[in-house]
Amino acid sequence: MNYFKEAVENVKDNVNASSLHKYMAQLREKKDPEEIVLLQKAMDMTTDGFREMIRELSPGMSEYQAQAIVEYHAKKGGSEYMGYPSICGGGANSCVLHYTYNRKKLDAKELLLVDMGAEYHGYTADITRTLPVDGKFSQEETMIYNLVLAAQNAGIDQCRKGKGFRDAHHAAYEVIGKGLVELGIIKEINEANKYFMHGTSHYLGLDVHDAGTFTALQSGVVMTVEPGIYIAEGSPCDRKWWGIGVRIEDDILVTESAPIIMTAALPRTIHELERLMAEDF
Ligand SMILES: [Mn+2]
Repeated sequence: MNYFKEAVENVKDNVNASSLHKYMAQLREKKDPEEIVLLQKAMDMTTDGFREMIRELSPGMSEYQAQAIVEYHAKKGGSEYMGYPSICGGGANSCVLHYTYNRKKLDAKELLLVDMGAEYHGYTADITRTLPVDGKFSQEETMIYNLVLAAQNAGIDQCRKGKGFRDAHHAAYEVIGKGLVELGIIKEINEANKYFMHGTSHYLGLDVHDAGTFTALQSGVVMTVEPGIYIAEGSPCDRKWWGIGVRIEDDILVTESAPIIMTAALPRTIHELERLMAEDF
């Protein structure tokens, strides 16, 4: 706990809001083993809820009913609260970044974007999956989904000790930029921010957007990797893409060696998701 010693020494001499913020950010950025245990529990409760929701999802269900399935199983597993307002948006709502109204009825041909996290003993998970309501991704949805998945894998690969905090974002952005150019949706890579308009990562812990220094990654850092592509109706591209909003979000532990996907229990590939949706129960 070098940070803690340093924080105590410095705070004794110079207590002010900005130095306290800096030292608290250092303390919270790197998780102790006990914190990682609590985070893993919150994530496991969340993945259990997502798995049940994915199996039960069907046309005619409302957004809030899909949300309720995740929350029920998370709370059944021991979660006291959700860590942040649940985002559960179908069709055009999948393109609305902080959509939490969650009242719409879901149509068969829509995608549903679900961003939810159980909180356990103060620590929160943060997971997003995007699913076809009728259980089968269309051709256009498949192309966008696999592009986001490739971007996420590129981002996760940057979650290594010594890498910059924003390296995951740069890697994901480049994959999405190149892919959108290849699909004819944009002309230049630097236009990708029209459809991927948020950062790829944040720290995760006591807050869903936890405190941290945004400096080089250390082992013990837990962070999200969550690229997305959101093509709202009326976007300047072929209308066959309109209404497709996809985000895939997992929670990553930076270690001394390879990144660990703490939420790997929940399927991410189209093949695995379609298989789970087709399961009888
Ligand atoms: Mn997130």
